[in-house]
Amino acid sequence: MYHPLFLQTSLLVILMTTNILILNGPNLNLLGTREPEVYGDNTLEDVANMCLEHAKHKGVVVDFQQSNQEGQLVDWIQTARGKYQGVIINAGAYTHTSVAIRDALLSLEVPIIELHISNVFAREEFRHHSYISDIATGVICGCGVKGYVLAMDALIQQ
Ligand code: CA2
Repeated sequence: MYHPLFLQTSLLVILMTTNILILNGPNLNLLGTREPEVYGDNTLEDVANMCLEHAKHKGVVVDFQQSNQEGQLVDWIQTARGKYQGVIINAGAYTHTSVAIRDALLSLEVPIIELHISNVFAREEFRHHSYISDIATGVICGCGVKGYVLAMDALIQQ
């Protein structure tokens, strides 16, 4: 039998935990295999480990996901309601095309950081438009995969 104070403290710790969802869109699973001059040479697994390591250091919990399917990303965003205190999204090419991802993000009431590894503004014109930027709390781009850690810190500080 647990002491009531132990149960109360455990519940408080659970309630106070900061949970961050990190979503990655199409083709980001190819990170580190091609175009190192644009995206660097870290794999997505390296990036996930870097985020998990940083989360441990900062005392937060991170869920790191990637999908090539727009609907899967929408499902993850929908189920994030009430579970996470912040969302980091690198929607990949869906950034520039997806009203569905924008609409799903609009249903969240927590800070959202839009993230890009490359500087999309120094690239093709079609990458300059984002369906996410104007509804995001912040945007990080062009900082390489370090941007994931910067985005985590931005959320943790809020
Ligand atoms: O810079 C970013 O993080 C992007 O979100 C990456 C997307 C691109 O469509 C966006 O405009 C900017 C593409 C991800 C593809 O990643 C690859 C990585 C290595 C090799 C091939 C693709």
